[in-house]
Amino acid sequence: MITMQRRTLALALLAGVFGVAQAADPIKIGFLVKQAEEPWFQDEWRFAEQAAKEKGFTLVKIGIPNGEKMMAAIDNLAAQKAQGFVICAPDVKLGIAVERAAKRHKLKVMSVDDQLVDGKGQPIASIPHMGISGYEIGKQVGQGLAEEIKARGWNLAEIGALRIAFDQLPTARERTQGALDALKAAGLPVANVIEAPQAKTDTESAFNAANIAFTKNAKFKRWVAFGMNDEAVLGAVRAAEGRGFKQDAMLGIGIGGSQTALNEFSKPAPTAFFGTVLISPRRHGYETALNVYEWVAENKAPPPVTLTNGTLMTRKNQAEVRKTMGL
Ligand code: FCA
Repeated sequence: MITMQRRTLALALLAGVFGVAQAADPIKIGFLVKQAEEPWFQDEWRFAEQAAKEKGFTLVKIGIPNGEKMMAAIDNLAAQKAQGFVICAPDVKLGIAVERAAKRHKLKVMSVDDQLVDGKGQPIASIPHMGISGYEIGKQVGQGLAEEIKARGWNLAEIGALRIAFDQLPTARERTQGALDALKAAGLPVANVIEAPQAKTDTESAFNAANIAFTKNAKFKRWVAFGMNDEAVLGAVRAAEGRGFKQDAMLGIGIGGSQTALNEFSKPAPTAFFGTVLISPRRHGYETALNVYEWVAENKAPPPVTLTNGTLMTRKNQAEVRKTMGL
C-alpha cells in the first residue's frame, strides 16, 4: 500500500517536473476565431471538431470579435484548464498580448489564417502559424479574371478594376497585390485600378466601399472586382447589381470557396460572382487543432510556418475541384 502511494507520488512529481500533461488530464483545446458568423470559420470549426472526435480531446470554440472578448476568452480557457488554443485574432497587432496571455496561463498557442505581429509589425516567430500563400492565391485570382476578360472579348483598357482593400491586415494586402500584379501583367492600365477600402471584413462593408467607388468612377461601363475573400467580392457584386451592372458587365473572383461562394453558384442564373480560389478549411481547421493537440499530448511542436495553396473554382468545375480538396 505504502509502496503504491510512493510510486504514484513519484510519477506525479515527474510529470510536474517535465510539465507533461498527466494521462488522467483530459485534453482541452480552444479554437478562437474573429468572425464566427463567416462560413469559412464555421468550416474551420467543423474540421477541428473532427480532429477532436478522432483524438478524443475537447474542443472549445469561442468567437472573439474584439480584443476585449479575445482576452476574456483566453482567461476563460485557462480557468477551464485547457492546455492550448488555435487563434485567428480580430487584429493581428494584438500579437504581443496573445503571446503574453498564453505564457502567463501556460497555454500552447498557434495562429491560423492571420499571422500575429509584434509592435514593429514583424511576425511573432514563437507562435507557429498556418495561413494561405496570400500573394500566390491572389495571382490566381488575377489570372482567372484576365482569362475570362479575354474569353468575353472585353478590352482591358476600358475596364475598371475594383480593389476591395483591407490593407491593415498583411494577408489581405498580399492577396490583392497578387491579383493586381497579374492583371497588370495581362495589360491592365494602372490608371484603371480603383481603390475601395472596406472598414471591416464583411460583405456589408465591401458593399459600401464598392458603392462609393462606382459613384466616383461612372466612366467605366465594365468592371472586375477582387478582394481578400469571397465576402469582399460578393459585396462588390451586390453593389454592382444595384447599379445595373449584371454578370454581362461585371466579373468578380473571390477567395475562400465556403458557403458564401457555393450559395452564389447554386442560384439558377449565373451572377457576376464568377469564381473563387478554393482554399482548404480542412487543413486550416483539422490540422491546426491536431498540431496543438500533439504539442500538448506528445510535446511535438508544430512547424513554425505552413502556407497552404488554392485552386480556381467556378460554377462549372465546383464539384470536381471540391472533391480534389477532400471537401
Ligand atoms: C482571413 C479572412 C478569412 C479567410 C482566411 C483564410 O482570416 O478573414 O475570410 O480568407 O483568412
